[in-house]
Amino acid sequence: MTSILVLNGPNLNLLGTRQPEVYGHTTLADVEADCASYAKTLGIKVTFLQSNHEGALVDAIHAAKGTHDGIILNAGAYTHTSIALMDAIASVEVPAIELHLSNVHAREEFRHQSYIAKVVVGIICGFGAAGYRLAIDAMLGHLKDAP
Ligand code: CA2
Repeated sequence: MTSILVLNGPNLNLLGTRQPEVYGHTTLADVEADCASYAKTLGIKVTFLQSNHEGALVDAIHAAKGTHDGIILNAGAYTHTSIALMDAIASVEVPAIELHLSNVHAREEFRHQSYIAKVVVGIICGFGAAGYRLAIDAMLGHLKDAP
């Protein structure tokens, strides 16, 4: 069975509780439940994790090798700063998709830079919580086409 790791970075545990004008009203628990029910309809396995700690995210990416077929990563603010996460994705040879709730390119200049973008198959941003389903679809499409 195809297995996808959905990994969420710092502050995403606060989703739905603050800044709803930017990130919406959906909580991370809602997103997790939606990913789980979508996975069920698709007949795949989705593992959902969140950490506020860069090293824990690196560990989760390392552990994905041989365990998961793909990684969907919303690295939060680490997207714009973390060479460690970029190196981790590059080292595991598991295809990854970068995901953001907001359209980072329509926001502050510092959010336009992404280290993660350099090592992923593609990027989805600006579709709010619906982006998680879009990313799952995109990952399945990528895995089907991959040699
Ligand atoms: O749009 C996204 O998904 C981001 O990855 C979210 C990050 C931000 O630093 C990135 O530039 C774009 C921030 C996550 C913080 O989430 C919060 C949610 C609710 C309340 C406060 C923070």
